Amino acid sequence: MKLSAAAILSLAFGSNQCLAFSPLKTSVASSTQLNMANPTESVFLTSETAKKCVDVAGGTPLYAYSMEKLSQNADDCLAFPNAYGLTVRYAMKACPNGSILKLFNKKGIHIDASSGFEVRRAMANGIPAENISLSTQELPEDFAELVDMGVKVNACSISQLERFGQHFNGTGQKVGVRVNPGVGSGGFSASSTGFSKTNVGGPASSFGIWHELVEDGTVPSIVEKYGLTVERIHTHIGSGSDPAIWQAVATKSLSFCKTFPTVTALNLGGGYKVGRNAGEPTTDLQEIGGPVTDAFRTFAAENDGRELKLEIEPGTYLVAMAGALVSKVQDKVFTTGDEGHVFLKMDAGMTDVLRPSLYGAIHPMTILPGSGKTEDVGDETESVVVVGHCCESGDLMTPKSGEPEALDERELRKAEIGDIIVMDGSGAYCAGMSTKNYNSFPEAPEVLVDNDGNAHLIRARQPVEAIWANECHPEGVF
Ligand SMILES: *Cc1c(COP(=O)(O)O)cnc(C)c1O
Ligand SMILES: *[C@@H]1O[C@H](CO)[C@@H](O)[C@H](O)[C@H]1NC(C)=O
Ligand SMILES: *[C@@H]1O[C@H](CO)[C@@H](O)[C@H](O)[C@H]1NC(C)=O
Ligand SMILES: CC(=O)N[C@H]1CO[C@H](CO)[C@@H](O)[C@@H]1O
Repeated sequence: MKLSAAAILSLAFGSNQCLAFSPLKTSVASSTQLNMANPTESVFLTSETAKKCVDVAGGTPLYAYSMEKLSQNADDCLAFPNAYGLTVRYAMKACPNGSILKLFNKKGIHIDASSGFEVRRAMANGIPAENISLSTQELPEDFAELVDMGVKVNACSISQLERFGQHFNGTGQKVGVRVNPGVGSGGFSASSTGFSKTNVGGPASSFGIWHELVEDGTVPSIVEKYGLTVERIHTHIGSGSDPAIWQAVATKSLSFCKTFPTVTALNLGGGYKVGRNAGEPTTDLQEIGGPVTDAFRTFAAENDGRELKLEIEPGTYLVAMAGALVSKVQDKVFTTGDEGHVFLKMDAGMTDVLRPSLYGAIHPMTILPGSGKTEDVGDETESVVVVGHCCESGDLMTPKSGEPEALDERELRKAEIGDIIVMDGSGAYCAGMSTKNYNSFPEAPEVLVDNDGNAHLIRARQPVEAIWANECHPEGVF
């Protein structure tokens, strides 16, 4: 599920989170181009803090997360404008490590889970069931048990609503309904109705109950048949950063709340775009929240004072720029001729960050000296292609924007084998979404960098034996 987050490739200046290229801090470079290719630090890692992470993880690759950025992003979301109350849910599929769930839980942020297993994972980390909402493509077998524990379920299809109703027939059980309102924001596609891997609403999306089935009475009749109580309407279309789109989505979603007088909260999902690279916009939550608030007030005025609570479910916004993949340049090769390139090979790849191969996503890259000393950052740059460590031509880290099949060169600080390569913007949909264990590379460890720049291991490197630990060897077959 998800993925408008990825979608950030429309260009316009004004990103407030994109500190990846910081010309002021660059050593000797003369042209702006050179400055941009030669930063001495990434979004939150200096040569020194990156080295600390490598030491605590016992080598590369690893994912590093900034506690400071996670907290700051949480505060931004908790300040989302609202008329009658707000619940922020972290879409945990973006980065499900327990330490991060706990950090957000402490801040008062609830959880949006995408599967029954995510619900269990959140509960295993101490998140109370009542603070978890489940919107899933696959209703788990044990959904009723989860509901009895206090988990809030959004029915995301007619058959999910039927199964829910059959189990809770006649009990008045509260349920949410996820609606596909008929529009979506294309991530990498310009169309709002065509298929894109990042599109989560509209006719080309399978997420949620098609809006006509609410409007034509199908959903209300199932609700009535089983005596259910619809308490939440949910839409998640990856609305991006445009306030006008958010207002339109809010207004359309409020019309479904009108159909069910028992609804007390409207969940508008996530999809708040974050600029990862220079020139890409980051959603201004205060700006998009204003018109949404107005829409809730208008709804109350026109519907006997029904004051609906707002829920939002950011994934990307909370974690994308708070995480980085720290890896090593473990080889450097070249080809010659007109079509020739210099290639840097990381000791990580699609096994850790899949987004470039899947969407043609562009992640900022910073080369830091292997010595771990800022003074060793050199001046020379080189135009290179960066690839991952898998024996797989698709393991390409510098695709053309939005074109996972096309190779592009990137001007970076000239790197030698042993240098560190930091891929920023890797907090969301990286550690949690990759071709984990492909080529039998173990899962990379995770490190949390605290406000004093100290590194703490939050997940150890996977022992290689764990990769085959669940294999069985039936007797007499071989
Ligand atoms: C993935 C997902 C989100 C979070 O999306 P982002 O684009 O990461 O903000 C929120 N709600 C639902 C239902 C999702 O599937
Ligand atoms: C729901 O339960 C009632 C009895 O409480 C029963 O009459 C009805 O047939 C049940 N509905 C369905 C669809 O199973
Ligand atoms: C996160 O990391 C910690 C420390 O390694 C580990 O104990 C925990 O199981 C991880 N949690 C999840 C949910 O992956
Ligand atoms: C059971 C439980 O701890 N629920 C918590 C859910 O989150 C809110 C904060 O928004 C707490 O007040 C509840 O106590």
